[in-house]
Amino acid sequence: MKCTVCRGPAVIDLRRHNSNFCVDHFLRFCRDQVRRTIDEFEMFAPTDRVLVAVSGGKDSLAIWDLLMELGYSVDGLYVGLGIGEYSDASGEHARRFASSRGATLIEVDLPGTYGYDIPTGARAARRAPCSACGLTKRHLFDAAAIDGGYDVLVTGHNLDDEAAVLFGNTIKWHTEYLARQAPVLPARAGFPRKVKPLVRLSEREMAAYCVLSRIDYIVDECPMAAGNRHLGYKEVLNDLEARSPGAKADFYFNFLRSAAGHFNAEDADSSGALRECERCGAPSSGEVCAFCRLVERAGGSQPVTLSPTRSSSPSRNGASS
Ligand code: Q46
Ligand code: ZN
Ligand code: ZN
Repeated sequence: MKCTVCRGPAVIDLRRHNSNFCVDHFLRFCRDQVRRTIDEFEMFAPTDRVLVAVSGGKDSLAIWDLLMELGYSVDGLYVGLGIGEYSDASGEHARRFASSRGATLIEVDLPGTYGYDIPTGARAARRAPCSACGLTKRHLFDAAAIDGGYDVLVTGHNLDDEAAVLFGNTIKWHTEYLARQAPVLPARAGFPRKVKPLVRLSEREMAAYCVLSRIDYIVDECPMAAGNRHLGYKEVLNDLEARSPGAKADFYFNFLRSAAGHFNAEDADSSGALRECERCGAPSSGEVCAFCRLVERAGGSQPVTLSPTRSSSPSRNGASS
């Protein structure tokens, strides 16, 4: 197998691009795909301060690395969710990566700061773990980006993630979610701009990028992911991709090109009806936001803050802090 660009020995074949790449040209391909995505969707400017949410997994560490390679100013944000050994190990991977690159990692410790961890908090609040976790992460990511004065919040969602979410929303015709399934969500009052620069790259490509860039990521899946519906959607789409290379990218990008505009984002955007949560100051449709209600039901407590705005009580690690 030869590299399509230089005819040297190739290390990876990308069937949907009808290409094979050597190490150097594969790493360059990944950078080009990210650069193209940032430009095409006008995600952020070279001078913007960027915060990337990192889990210690391949996607978030890869996008952090890629953005630094492309010359952006990027800090990391890690939320310790208290999911046993998985969280201990994932935090270690995030910290090790940050110190190896001399980058700043902001850390929020959920049990230490808010008094609950995901497994016990979800049970106490009678929510599915991933539902409690998603709500918690969204709130803490938003708060850290706003409080830290970042221009944009980056997440490591890749093509497989986005195609699986789109598939799930399509078979259920969740039109309000389809309206918001874009690689860029603009900032709204109390919410940062959110972007997904990895949408042109697949899970397999991100694993290869980490191995070839010597990024030591956590390989284990979160133990709470078992039975997650999205894993089933990914399997279905992987079968389709094996029969028809490029099917996932066609499904997702043709949706953005030809269908997304038909779903009314106004319906999905209820920010007009939002006010400030009386406990934490975050945007909320009621007096108390969903996160503060979860904290209460999960048996934890909101940390007292002297600031009139909300606080994520971050601590900082990393060489540049
Ligand atoms: S970390 Fe949280 Fe995921 Fe674990 S509990 Fe579910 S949502 S599976 S990305
Ligand atoms: Zn090459
Ligand atoms: Zn609140």
